[in-house]
Amino acid sequence: MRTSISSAAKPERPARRETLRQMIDREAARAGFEAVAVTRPDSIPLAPERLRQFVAERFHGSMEWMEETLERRADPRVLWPEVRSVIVLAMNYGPDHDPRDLLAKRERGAISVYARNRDYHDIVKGRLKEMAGRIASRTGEDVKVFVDTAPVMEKPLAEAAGIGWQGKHTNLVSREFGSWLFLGSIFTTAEIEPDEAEIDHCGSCRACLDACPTAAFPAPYRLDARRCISYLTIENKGPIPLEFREAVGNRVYGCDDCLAACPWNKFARVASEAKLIARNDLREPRLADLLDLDDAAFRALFSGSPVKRIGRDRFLRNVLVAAGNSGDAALVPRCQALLDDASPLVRGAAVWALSRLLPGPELGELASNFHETDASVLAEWRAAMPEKAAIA
Ligand code: B12
Ligand code: SF4
Ligand code: SF4
Repeated sequence: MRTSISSAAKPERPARRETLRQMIDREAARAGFEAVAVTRPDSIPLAPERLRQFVAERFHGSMEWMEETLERRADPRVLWPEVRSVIVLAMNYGPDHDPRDLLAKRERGAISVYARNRDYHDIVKGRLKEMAGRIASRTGEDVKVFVDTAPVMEKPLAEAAGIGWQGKHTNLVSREFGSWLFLGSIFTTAEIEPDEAEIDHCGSCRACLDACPTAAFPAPYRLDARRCISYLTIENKGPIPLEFREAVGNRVYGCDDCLAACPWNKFARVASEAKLIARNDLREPRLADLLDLDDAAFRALFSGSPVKRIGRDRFLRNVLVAAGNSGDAALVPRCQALLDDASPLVRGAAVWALSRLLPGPELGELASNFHETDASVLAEWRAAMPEKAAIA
């Protein structure tokens, strides 16, 4: 039976003749997980073909690692032939407000809920390791832990274990926590009785599909990552393609719109793990302050946060797109200063931001005072001022 820890009584000390499953439930609660369930490694027979189709259609964009790890990712038994059971764990990171409220504050940057404090990879992985160590000492069996970056299809496995179901937005939804769960897993050679899979509770709802600002769902349950703002602002290393820049709005890291639109969030609860509750300075940071970040200030502000992973230049690219969408002329001097930045990615985004904030003649005057040599930045100038095709 799948265990929802928050609604079950939390056993404080081991019962006298505790079964392995009771021990796993107790350890999961102790480690701060809100749900734990078990499945077999062969429980996701539809996933491999769907993953192959996703990659064949190039929906993964520049995430080449999805292609490279395809066979291992598609089947836990290819990743680790000895695995007999998969223990799936979920940690709630529910926000204390609707993250979409921030989208109307155009002079502020929206950092997605999952990234407003400590990096969940560090938190979840550390706790999984502790738990796995205890399972290994009790059973004498082998264990391996995975969270996010390993080639494991965490969502279908979580659905097969009964933690929730994959909604039409493709993420795992839970009747108890809505869309706001991080997933991790412990693979083990121990035989553990599996739980029952969860069934789909989406029905005729399509709120998440309609909420997507970039129409990233070609069909329910299918995501073209290349159109997703999460991909565009986090995984994508180059400029954000022109066609999506307006839709990015003020989202400077990730996107929560489809998650937040889900009606099952009415059952969501605020995260109980303090390290996952938004830091005050990352709730609605001013674009003006973010535009001032040099490398050292960026590292200091995002120390321990997942945002640090994309580096200052990619982050500034996102902030400049948000600045261009802000309509806030007070940001012009800061954007202008970034035309001299060492990074062509930043300079190119600064050109776009200024093209949106300045009247044509002023932009033209700026252009004539700049001696740009990088091809990608010159392309931004040309796109910003097609009438001045002479910029070469
Ligand atoms: C690659 C990746 C991304 C990519 C691609 C996302 C995607 N949907 O594939 C990008 C960068 C866009 C991304 C974004 C986000 N991600 Co991400 N991401 C991953 C990662 C590493 C792999 C996902 C994967 O395997 N994709 C490949 C596709 C083919 O698999 P799938 O999504 O399971 O697709 C299934 C459906 O499409 C379904 N399907 C296909 N056709 C059909 C037809 C029918 C009828 C049905 C029923 C089903 C169906 O079958 C497929 C296989 O099960 C996982 C971690 C992991 N190791 O699993 C985290 C993960 C999915 N991400 C996570 C999060 C939090 C996010 C964001 C919310 C972050 C943010 N706020 O910006 C967004 C959400 C965007 C979204 N709507 O998905 C969490 C989700 C937790 C949860 N509750 O589900 C995960 C699990 C990380 C974690 N450990 O917690 N992510
Ligand atoms: S995260 Fe945002 S951009 Fe990506 S699919 Fe969801 S709503 Fe669309
Ligand atoms: S918003 Fe509706 S369709 Fe989308 S995951 Fe939630 S219940 Fe399913």
